[in-house]
Amino acid sequence: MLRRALSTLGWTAAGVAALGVANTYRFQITTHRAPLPGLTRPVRIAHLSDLHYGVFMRRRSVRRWVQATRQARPDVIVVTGTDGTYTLFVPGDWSGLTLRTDLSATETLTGLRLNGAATLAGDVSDPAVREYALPAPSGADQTLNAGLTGRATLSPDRSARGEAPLTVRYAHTFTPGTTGTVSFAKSGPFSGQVYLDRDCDGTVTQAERTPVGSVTVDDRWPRLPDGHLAGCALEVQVTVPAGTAVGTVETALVTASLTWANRPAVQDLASVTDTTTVTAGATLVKTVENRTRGLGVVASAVDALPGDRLRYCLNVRNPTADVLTGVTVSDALQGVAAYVPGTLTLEGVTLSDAPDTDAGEIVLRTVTVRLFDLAAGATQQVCFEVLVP
Ligand SMILES: [Ca+2]
Ligand SMILES: [Ca+2]
Repeated sequence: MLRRALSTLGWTAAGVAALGVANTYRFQITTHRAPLPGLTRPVRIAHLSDLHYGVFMRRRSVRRWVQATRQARPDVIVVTGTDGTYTLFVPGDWSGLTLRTDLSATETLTGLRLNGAATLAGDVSDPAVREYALPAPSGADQTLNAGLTGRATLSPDRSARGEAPLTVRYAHTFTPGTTGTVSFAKSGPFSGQVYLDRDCDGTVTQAERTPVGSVTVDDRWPRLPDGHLAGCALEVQVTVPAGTAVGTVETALVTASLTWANRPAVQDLASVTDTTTVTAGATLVKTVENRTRGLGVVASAVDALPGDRLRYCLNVRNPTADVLTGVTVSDALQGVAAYVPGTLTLEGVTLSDAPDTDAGEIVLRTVTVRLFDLAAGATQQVCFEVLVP
């Protein structure tokens, strides 16, 4: 009965009655009632917190705490503070007491130490260091220390679709949780590289684009203002080879396995899933119109005489059910036809001939235009004119 009641205390402040002192001048008592499963009689817990007891504390204040605690007639007294220390007073005739640590999903324990003898965690969620059977109280002090640390995290899951050959970069965030050595791996048939934002500025720059297998997380790892190890960008580059069948799907598990510093027996595994789907690509239909003697007749081929101006159009269509991104169209001018400067257009909007900030250019008689995202079923048109010599 009492074992279950106490096990719900955990390391956090919880109790039936709570006494709080915010500072020397403010002393507040609040009372809470909570049903605890397994109790066969009420248990009163006096919880004193943030006492800041020291040389500047007036004797009268201390007397008031003691009086209030006595008046509450507690079965158990808990004293907690802001330094992470908890003191638990239990009656000497109680036995079979268990302390349990209720941690959040982002926390874990490195171990427990009772009166100087340590029990280190065997794995990252070792139940042996989460629940501790206290020796029967006999009037002697027992000092129990718990080592608390964070969990390694990797997020979020990503997915992409595209035509082979394809190179996709999936952006993730990796947070070590604690110091140690972290190893990265990716499953699946497509080749993958992992890049780490080593200076943790949020971007994997070209200088950081050296594949990482494992990295040491030590005091040099960037930290947040509150002291926690910072989450840094982690990029997974997946390369789909040419010739990969349309419809191929790779569900790759990307793992970050952190081996704790000073405790190599413990590995904390974080993972994400990157899903890459190979789709069909865009289709291209080329048409031509003789602007000099056949205006309005658009066909796959036209008759032409020297001096005629021909308008070629590259009609790109997305036949798939997915948005196609990053589609580039290029076409080399045939024969001796001369490009007519200033006639390059994308969706009717003129592009400069030079390679600059707009979507297209003509270089060495090759027209290249980078299309906008192509919605499912959508078409985009690139046109230019040539002069028949
Ligand atoms: Ca960076
Ligand atoms: Ca241009």
